[in-house]
Amino acid sequence: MSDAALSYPLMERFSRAGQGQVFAFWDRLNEEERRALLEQATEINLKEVARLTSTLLGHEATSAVNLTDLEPAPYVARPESGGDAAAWARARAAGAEALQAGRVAAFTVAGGQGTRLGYDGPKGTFPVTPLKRKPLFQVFAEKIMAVGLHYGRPLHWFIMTSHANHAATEAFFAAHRCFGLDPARVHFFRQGRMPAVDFDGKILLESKGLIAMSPDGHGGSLRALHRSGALDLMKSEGVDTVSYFQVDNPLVRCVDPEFIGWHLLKGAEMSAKMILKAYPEEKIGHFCHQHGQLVVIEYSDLPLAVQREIDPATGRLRYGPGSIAIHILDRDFIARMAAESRDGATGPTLSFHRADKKIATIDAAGNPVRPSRPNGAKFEMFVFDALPFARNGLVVETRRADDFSPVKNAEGVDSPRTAREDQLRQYVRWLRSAGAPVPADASGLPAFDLEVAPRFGYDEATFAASWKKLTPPPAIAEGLYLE
Ligand code: UD2
Repeated sequence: MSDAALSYPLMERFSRAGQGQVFAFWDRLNEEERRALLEQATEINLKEVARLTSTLLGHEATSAVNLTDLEPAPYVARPESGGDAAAWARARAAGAEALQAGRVAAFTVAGGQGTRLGYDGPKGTFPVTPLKRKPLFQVFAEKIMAVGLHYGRPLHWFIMTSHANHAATEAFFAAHRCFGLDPARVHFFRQGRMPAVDFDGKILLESKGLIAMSPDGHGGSLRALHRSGALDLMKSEGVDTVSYFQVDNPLVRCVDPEFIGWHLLKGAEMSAKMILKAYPEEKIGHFCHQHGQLVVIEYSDLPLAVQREIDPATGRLRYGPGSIAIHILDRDFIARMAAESRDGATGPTLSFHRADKKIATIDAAGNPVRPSRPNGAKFEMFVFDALPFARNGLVVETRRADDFSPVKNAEGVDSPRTAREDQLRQYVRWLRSAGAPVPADASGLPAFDLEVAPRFGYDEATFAASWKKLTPPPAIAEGLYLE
């Protein structure tokens, strides 16, 4: 269809929905600009925008979380926290079997904008390892490769990007030849976008020919996995279990047989890894039970006084179980959630969250407006909101030191420095448990840089097996690189 034929019904629909301002400058746009605007406009679900305007921006809207009947969620405790060691061994075996059968794919959400880090470029390209300065994507690629080799089945890896970073992400992988992975098993797809609106629900223009749009949140990954054909590909490849993790966490075990095993043995449709919060203000979500459902209440939504409550029975934080955004999802569950969150949304669906932002826009005359305070809202979905819809939703404890040290801020907590130090501490622990003495301070941090490549060891057991084969063992000193 020609642009003109496409544009009139579309403009008509926008104007009937009270969003005619989107095309206010149509007559002043050239052909290329018109085409780009139409492309954006066709992505927008006007019914969804209207629904969000009334539910999230209307007079009745409230951002306060309902705290009635809220309690911390139960979880599967690790053996060292009193869990059943034999059951953990069974879980490990079940996970290993699924990996050997090729049932598991890795999945990274990498569509975020990384604003807090202040890094220009896809976050996955940020260098993180202590010695070799490997970027996050390389760390994951090498872990995924190592697990595939260990279990004799190479894994598929799905990577969700955004409109803003898709091309740069693909180019980065191409330039590094997929870090040795088979390119046919590395799949990129873009997440969806949502328009930004002013506080009356009017869609904002970024410029005369461009709608202000932003990624629809990591919860949009469920729709995007479906829309991109990733779920179909998984089905045809015999993959039914998806190991989900965020792009910002170099310590994550991208594919963890114990976690996968617990998910499968419990017949869960979605599982989540849990650590106990280190301090009340730690910026992670809280696993809670409410009205019989498993939910995650984000750190920004739970009043600080509640986050600080102490459980008198244990002397620990009452809302200690924290979400580190590592999940296992059943492929069919993703398909169900994706269907339900599409047009019309009759069944249960991922709800959107509203974030008020300063949104660069234009005024009625087309002059740029750079607001000094929030002038509108963006809408995002969170993947953990799928948990209440999952059959047998499950929370499984992990050791922080084995799975979580994100790079979020340029300095201070959750920064490149803390992630680097946590990687070094992990190498020291592995070396010591393999019998090698390593000088380190009281926090376990060595006085020099070293690094372990995932193909040498990606956990304590695989590290120990490789270390045993080194005869004589190398000197443990500055610059040691085990690969
Ligand atoms: C997230 C969790 C928090 C905790 C923490 C652990 C939310 C709302 N909170 O906090 O509870 O688990 O992580 O590190 O998620 N992303 C996309 N597309 C988007 C938005 C984000 O792919 O539209 C990706 C992003 O690239 C990153 C991840 O999602 O990998 C997390 O995003 P974030 O940095 O906004 O989440 P954060 O740190 O507030």
